[in-house]
Formats: sequence, C-alpha cells, structure tokens
Amino acid sequence: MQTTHHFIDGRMRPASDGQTFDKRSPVDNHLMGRVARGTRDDVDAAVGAARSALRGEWGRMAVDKRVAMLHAVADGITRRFDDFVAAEEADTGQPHHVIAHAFVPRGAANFKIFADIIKNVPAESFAMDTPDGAGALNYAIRKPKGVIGVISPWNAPFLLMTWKVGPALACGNTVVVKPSEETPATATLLGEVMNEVGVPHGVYNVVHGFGPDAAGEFLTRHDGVDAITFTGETRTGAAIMKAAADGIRDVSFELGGKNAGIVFADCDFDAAVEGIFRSAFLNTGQVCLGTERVYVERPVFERFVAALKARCEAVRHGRPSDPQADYGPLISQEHKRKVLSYYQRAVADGATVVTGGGVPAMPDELAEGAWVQPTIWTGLAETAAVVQEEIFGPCCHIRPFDSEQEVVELANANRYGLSTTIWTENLRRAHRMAGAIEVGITWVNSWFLRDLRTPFGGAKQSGIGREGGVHSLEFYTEMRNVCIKL
Ligand code: NAD
Ligand code: 6OD
Repeated sequence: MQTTHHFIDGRMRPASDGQTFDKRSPVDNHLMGRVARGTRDDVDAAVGAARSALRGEWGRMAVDKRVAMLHAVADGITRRFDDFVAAEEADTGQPHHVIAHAFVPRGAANFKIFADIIKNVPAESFAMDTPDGAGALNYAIRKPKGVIGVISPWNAPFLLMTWKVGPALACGNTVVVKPSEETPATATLLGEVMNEVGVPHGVYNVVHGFGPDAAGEFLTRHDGVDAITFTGETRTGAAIMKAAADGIRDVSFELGGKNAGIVFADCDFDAAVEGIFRSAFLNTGQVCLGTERVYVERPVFERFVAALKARCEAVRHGRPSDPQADYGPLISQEHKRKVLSYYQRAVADGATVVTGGGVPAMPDELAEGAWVQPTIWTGLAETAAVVQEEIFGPCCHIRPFDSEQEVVELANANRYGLSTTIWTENLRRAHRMAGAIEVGITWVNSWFLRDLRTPFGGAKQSGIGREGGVHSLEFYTEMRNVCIKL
C-alpha cells in the first residue's frame, strides 16, 4: 500500500508521529493508499524550511534565474505529464479528457505566465518638487511577502494549487501548501519536479492533512506565515480570516459560487445549450464557476429545457480509463451524501424533476463509487435551498424570465457573486448585462474561457481580492516606496 508523504525541505517525509489517513477512490471506493497526516511539528518544520530558503540562495537569486527556473518547472510538469494525469485521475475519478486537456496543462501554464509577467512588470515613480528646488525622486520596488500559506481544494487540485504557487514563487516568496485531504497526489509529485529541476530546498513545501484543528489550521495560525492564499468554501474562508486576523496577515480568497447562466431568446440556441451543459455539468458539476441557476427567456424556455435534458441523458458514466465514458463520479462518499440530500430537498420543496435526481445504474465493480445523475429541476421558488445554496454537484434549476430587468434582479438575489455566463447575439444587451450582474467574472457566449492575464476573483461572498496577471503580483509582493532627495 503506497503512502503519500509530505514534501518538506526538499525531502519526502512521513508525519512526525507516523500517523496517516486513508485515501479512497471516488470511482469504486477502494482503498487507494495512505497519506501522511500533518502534525503541528510537520507544519513547523515546513514553515521553518520555507523561512530558511528565503534567507538562502532563493532569496538572493537574480530575477532572470528565478524566471528560468520556473520555466524549467513548467517543462518538468510537461515532461512528467502522464504521471500528473494519472495521479489526478486516480484522486478525482474525472474523465481523461478533462484532466489531460484542461487541468494538467494549466498547471504548467500557471508557472510560465507568472514567470513572464514578473520580468515585464513596470515600476511606479514620481518626481517631486522640494522647497530648496533640488527635487526628489520616489520610486516603488516590489519585494516578496515572505512565506505564503497556500490552502487548496479538491475539485481541480493541480490547476488550483499551481494557480497560487506559480505567482507566489515568481515573486520570490516561498510556500507551504496544504492540499485538500481528498486530493494529495499531485502536490507531492510536484515536489519531485522541483527537485529534478534544481529549485532550492525549502522553496516549495507540502504538508498533508485536514483543515480544522489540523494541518490547515496549524498553517493559517502559524506566526511564521506572512500571508495566506485560499481557495475553497466561503465558511472555511471565514474561519481562515479569523486565524489570519490574529497575526494581521493578508489574505486572498477564492470562495464559493451559485452562478447564474442567462439565456436570451436571441442566442445561438445550440451553442447556448452546449455552453450551459458544460457550465453546469463539467467535472460532475464540481467547478466553482459552474452554473447551478439557469434563467431562460420564456419564448425558448420549453425547447431549452428539453434540449438540456437530452444532453444530460446522453452522458456515459465510467472510469477515467474507459474510452466509452465521458462522465465521472463526485469526489467522495461524503460529498455524494451532501448532493443527494439536496436532490431530496428539491423534491420535498416541490420541484419538477426534469431528469436525474438519483444514482445511475452502474456495473457491480463500480457500485460503491460516488456516482450521481446529472439533474435538472424546474418549478421552484427562488427561495428554495437548491436555488440559493451552493451544492457543488451536477445539477441546476431552470426558470423562465420575461425581461432583462427581471433577470438581473433574479441573478443578483444571491449572497455569492463569482461568475455568470450570458447567451445572446445582441451586443448592446451583453454590455448592459455585464455591467449589471454583480460578479467578478462575466462570460458572454462562452464559459471558463481563461486568459491568465485577466483579474480573477469573486464579488460579495465569493472572495476577497483578485489574482491573475499583474493582480497576483499585488498580493504576492510587498511594495516599498523609496524617496531620494536629489
Ligand atoms: P473546503 O473549504 O472544504 O476545503 C478547502 C481546503 O481548506 C482544504 O484543503 C481543507 O482541508 C482546508 N480547510 C478546511 N477547513 C480549514 C480550516 N479551518 N483552516 C484551514 N484550512 C481548512 O473546500 P472544498 O470542499 O475542498 O472545495 C470546494 C469549495 O471550493 C466550493 O465551495 C467551491 O466553490 C470552492 N472553490 C472556489 C474557487 C474559486 O476560484 N472561487 C475555485 C475552486 C473551488
Ligand atoms: O482558471 C482559474 O484560474 C481558476 N482559478 C479556476 C477555478 C475553477 C474552479 O473550480
């Protein structure tokens, strides 16, 4: 039985007390292996290694060399592409095409893009007058913040972890990563790549384990951590914010969503059906940017519901290795219980179940997996739990609307504000909607189309701050002003 270790100071290490926890497969619930269960001592060791690395070769490294090293990390990921894909498929159970074509390539891209940005970022400067007429020159320099605590979720584990680690290292910081307990493999594998390409020991560290009163909380409360970047649930963000407040540490949060997809009657109908299908059901609905509320203009409502139903009923559940399969399980039994409880809640609240609502029939060898059916509801009030709360599963509620103003009010009547996807051929309307919907990211006639230079993050309870492009540099560097009297 294989054990996934921590990666601390360039070495694979078991937990200080030898404890592990089990990792089970989402596909069939078999015991895949064990994972080191991080202790306070493990977190201390990782933070200590990260602090020492800041004072060592990494802290003194010329930017050009650091940039070259991050490109080498990206190339190292590409060289070991099949290993990353296999590790992520095993941890998440998601189809090969999702992992190999979308999620793992983004891991490499996340290092390249920020390596390139850091080389080209302009500096701010102001010439000023002084009473003696000699003048003074102000200029700002960017310094790394120090040791960054990275806490990441399970839904696209490698993409989301490297989305933080890439810019943190590009800016000259060191990191201690606490990946989700559900998806430990790729974080440790990245440690191997770091060593292969010669990243100094202690720059990249990984401690596995759980959140509350465990490795996650030990990290967020550690006084050797200078800033915390987190992706996960909003209520976890609240707990981390309290921990960060004690040390007056900066936070960057990418949190939950309950995103609205909006389909106008003038849309390209087939594109809209496919786009909403992807946004609601990709990765078995486990995407923070995903659509769980769909609003369709009344003239095309019935046709749209029928088309999305047909699309859902065409999915083929199966293992990542099954070439006939295009649809994976949820991440865990625990998450399956949560999603199915929402399926029951919808029925209790009076939903019409258009399709799904339960567990698909699976062959015996997969019967214990975390499978659920893609599910569509109609007919619920906006106050219903499945319309208001983030489920993070393959499901959506569809409701008709009659005017632009009505749909703006419906879309905005939620505590989250992460993203929206709008389908219309009317460009003026698209601009108006983009200005009116209260979210961090608006896609028009597309979804999850990512340019990594753009600001990424959520409004309302979907996040704090923006990452992406130069916005990541704002978080991962400390700006210092230098004033020189001439
Ligand atoms: P989660 O909040 O349960 O866990 C995320 C991470 O936080 C895990 O590593 C977990 O161990 C750790 N953690 C939990 N409690 C902690 C604590 N008290 N202190 C420190 N660490 C703690 O989230 P999840 O279930 O892994 O991921 C799904 C959630 O993430 C959804 O809400 C989804 O919307 C959100 N998400 C948001 C984005 C975004 O960009 N906005 C992206 C992906 C996922
Ligand atoms: O594309 C990204 O950079 C990003 N953070 C995606 C988030 C996906 C959420 O599940």
